[in-house]
Amino acid sequence: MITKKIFGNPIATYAVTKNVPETRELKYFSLETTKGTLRFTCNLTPKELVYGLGETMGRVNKRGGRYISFNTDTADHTDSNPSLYASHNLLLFPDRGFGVFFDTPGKVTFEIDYKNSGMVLVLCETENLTLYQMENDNIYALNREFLAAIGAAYLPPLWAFGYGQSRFGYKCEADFLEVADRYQKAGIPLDYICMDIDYMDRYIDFTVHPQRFPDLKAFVDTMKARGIRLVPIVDAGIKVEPGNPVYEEGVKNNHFCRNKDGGLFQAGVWPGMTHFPDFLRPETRKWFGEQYRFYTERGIEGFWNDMNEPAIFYSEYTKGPRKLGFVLDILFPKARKAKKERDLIRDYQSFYHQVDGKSVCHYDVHNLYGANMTRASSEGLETLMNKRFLLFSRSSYIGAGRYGGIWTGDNSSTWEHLKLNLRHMASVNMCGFLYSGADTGGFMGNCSRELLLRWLAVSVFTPLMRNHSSMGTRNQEAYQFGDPEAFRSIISLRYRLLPYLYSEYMKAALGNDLFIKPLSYLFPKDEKVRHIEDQLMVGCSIMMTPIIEEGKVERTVYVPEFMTMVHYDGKDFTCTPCQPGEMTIHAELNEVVFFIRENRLVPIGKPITNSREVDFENLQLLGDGRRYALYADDGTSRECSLEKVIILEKNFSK
Ligand code: MIG
Repeated sequence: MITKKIFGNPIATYAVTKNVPETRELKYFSLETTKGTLRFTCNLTPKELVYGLGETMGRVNKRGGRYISFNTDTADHTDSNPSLYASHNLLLFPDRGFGVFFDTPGKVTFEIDYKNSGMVLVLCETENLTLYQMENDNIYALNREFLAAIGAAYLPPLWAFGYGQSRFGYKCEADFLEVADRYQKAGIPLDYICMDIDYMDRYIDFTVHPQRFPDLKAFVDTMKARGIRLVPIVDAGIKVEPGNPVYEEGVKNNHFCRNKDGGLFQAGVWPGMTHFPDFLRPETRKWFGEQYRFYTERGIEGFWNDMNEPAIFYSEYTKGPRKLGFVLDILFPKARKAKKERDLIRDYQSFYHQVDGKSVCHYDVHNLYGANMTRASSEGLETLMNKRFLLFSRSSYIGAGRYGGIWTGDNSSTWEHLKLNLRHMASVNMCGFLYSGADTGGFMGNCSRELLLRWLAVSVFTPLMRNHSSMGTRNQEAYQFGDPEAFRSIISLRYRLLPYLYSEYMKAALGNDLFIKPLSYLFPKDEKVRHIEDQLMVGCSIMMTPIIEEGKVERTVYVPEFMTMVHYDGKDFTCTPCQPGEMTIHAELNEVVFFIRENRLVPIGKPITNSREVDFENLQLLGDGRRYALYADDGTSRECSLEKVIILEKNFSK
């Protein structure tokens, strides 16, 4: 059961799309109101779990942490950093059977048993809020009810489940050709290559560098003929430059955010001074979405949206050292941080949106910016294309999962961030972001061969499987680490699992389900799974059990019910029935071990090197179940429905 309680006069966030009955009753929390704030508190029982908050630091169980919803461009992914790129204000209380969504686009601070306080504090910097209150003893069912209320998740094309390569630093056709050639030569599957900002003419959106890509359409066609799609980045700010048609049109038709005095707000980002499109206006979303014609006309079918917190390097208000923002970020991250936070707040307080004809300060609706960029892009692409497209964004707010996926931003090549990737996947799925993934191998820092292989073995199970790294770091493509055999082996698993991953994703998105979930959702009575965060359910059949410690080829796995252990070595799947309880698994760097639930099956395809070869007809069924409900289609058409599910039967000889 979901009800909502309205405080003041909240701005529509469009997070929840379903009609929810209103109540006057405040459940679960006590409230203190002061001018400009709503302060909610509730006591925790000593051992209870607290889930939610999507893309934040901390663990899946959020106890012990302080988290601030205030979308921030930050590479500091440590527990001392309270804000990442997203605001997902959902809290779930599995042990007491309730959940609360604090739907407000401004800053919200969550302290959850912080410093052992024994309580939850939620401080909203506003008097206007829609509070969604949910009740169900079964937290998995409650979470699904929430997903139904925020609307069906984004449906990517089949090729978006292939493996992608990216790097901040690829510049020209030759760079992309080299990646494609070397993957092909190494015999490692590849479906797309991301184009980072250097493909553009001086970082101007909806342009392409004339020398680096003399004929983008022809190049896109050549690559597509090889089964490789190009996926360009699109940043939030539009360069201030007379002669730039998008800039001129945007100024003329009032599409940019304004200063208090009515002038256009300017912020320094990659292209230099830019204006920020007012994505909160429907007219501006439509206009911005139409700009994607530049790419779709050239045959492009996938995009990533960046810098949409929005990130600001410097502005008219905060000149000085921040001109060197990016360099400073790398050299003196700490020194810059303190200054940057103050400056950014000043920036965000200084510009305005038009919401239903009223001028609204950006600071008060800050967390909606990226989500509305995603919405603009997605709705535009829907009118421009007659098939499904790939779209993922850095910044987000709950509800944006209807329009596209997310990636978790600038992580580092560390074992800690590999673990963080797992935690994020569980938490962002709770918030309706089914299509998600981290920068595989890590963005900052130098990735080792071992770390990349183990990270790939995790990303095999995440919908977005993209290897991405920053310029200045060691080359991180799978062919850069000597003998490619182990990489071929791990990535081949992704392709053999494509029928399963695609089918499970589509069923989840169309059926208001999570794609990745914690074990406790499925084994709520099992005390032992409560704190397991390094084993996750992927779809309805698979439990992933990755090795995420350096130098280890073994780990302990807790098997909560009778399961089938599957050991993959790049060629064969060896299945072993397992009793419930603890056991040790063994996987060398070229191997993956996962488990299949009792009475379930996993369809496995033939070895392939590209998603266009997926064959939904010749499947092998692993596991001890009798039937598998397979969702299959042509991978691109928009007519997706659960009616396409067909039942596969396993012929048994016991
Ligand atoms: O200021 O486009 O998170 O993935 O490679 C950095 C360059 C801007 C941040 C993104 C990262 C991307 C990079 N971008």
